[in-house]
Amino acid sequence: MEDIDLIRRIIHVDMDAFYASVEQRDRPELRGLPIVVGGNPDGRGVVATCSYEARAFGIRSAMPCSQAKRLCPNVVFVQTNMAKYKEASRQIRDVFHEVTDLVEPLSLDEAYLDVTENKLNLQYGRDVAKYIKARIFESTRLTASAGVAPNKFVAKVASDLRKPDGLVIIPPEQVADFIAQLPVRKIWGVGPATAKRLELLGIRTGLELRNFPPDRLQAHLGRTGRLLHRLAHGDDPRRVTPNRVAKSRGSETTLDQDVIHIETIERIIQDQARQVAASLLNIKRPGKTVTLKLRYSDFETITRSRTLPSATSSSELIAETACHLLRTSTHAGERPVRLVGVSVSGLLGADDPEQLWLALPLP
Ligand code: DCP
Ligand code: MG
Repeated sequence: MEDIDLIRRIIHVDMDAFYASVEQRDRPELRGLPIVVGGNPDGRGVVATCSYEARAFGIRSAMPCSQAKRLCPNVVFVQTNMAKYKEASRQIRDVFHEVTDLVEPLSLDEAYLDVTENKLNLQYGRDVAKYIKARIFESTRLTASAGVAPNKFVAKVASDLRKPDGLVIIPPEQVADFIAQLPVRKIWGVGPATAKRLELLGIRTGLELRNFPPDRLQAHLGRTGRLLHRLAHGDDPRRVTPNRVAKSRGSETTLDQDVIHIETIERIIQDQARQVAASLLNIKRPGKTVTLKLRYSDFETITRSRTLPSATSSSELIAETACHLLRTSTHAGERPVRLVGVSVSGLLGADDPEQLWLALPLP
């Protein structure tokens, strides 16, 4: 019988400046320097991540490399080495499985673990987290930050608080105070749009959210309102779900030079469609929605999607759909393009647990 009142011990682990730390580990001459991984110094491409030394200059993930260079002219650009990051990711996953099999990876460098029961038979989440951090360092020579809390969203916020090499424990009796002082943006599910709507209601913090009448919240925000009311009370019922299913497969390319010719873009799309189709075949999960992403030379980025009558993993159909979107609903051919991407979502059998949970009737 499942005891739904059982207080769970959840750990969120996230590696520090992951790609950059791997590069600094393997190339001692880069240690202590501001480095950017991804892109290149001509200003093409975007920063995948950067070392903490580079962050001191204001450089951040997803920033154009040209801007990174302006912020810190001495920054060192390093090419990505995905094979290395995947290897480190595999090593940290092995560590997680020393502790429990209830591991839900979110990306190469990040995972939730439910350690309520664990293979080490440790009682306290703090001790489990210390073990994980120490074993990760032993195995990879890289540092990780961890958050320990009774639920996922608080654990994730906590892991980010004392980076790098941080460990933050929010015990059950402190959850309410912890959430009270959080800006609403930190609450799971609150993106920029919801944050704006909450602000119009005078809600900026977890405390203000908690004290807001739930029926009014629901009147303004529908089901999201009820959900947020629960989260603000520390009630995040999402379980740690191993082998979380992928939501989409995609391929994108930052071009060496801005491209105006539509035929050139179509050739890129065809290549990308082949890669995406191969990936869908590999996971045996065709998808229904084809999305084309373009970034124009002025960095305006658009996506255009089309949902097909049935799921596909045909590279021809994916390419044809993306090219149709390109010709009918973008400015390709008129405005220079610097990035092209194709992705397929709505994968068959992809019942995302979080979406499922959102669809549940709330009490
Ligand atoms: N990444 C990327 N593009 C982004 C964001 C991240 O390619 N826009 C990659 C590079 C990161 C890795 O994913 O190293 C992990 O992402 P995180 O958000 O965890 O960032 P870091 O681990 O680099 O830094 P932090 O110490 O803040 O976690
Ligand atoms: Mg990280």
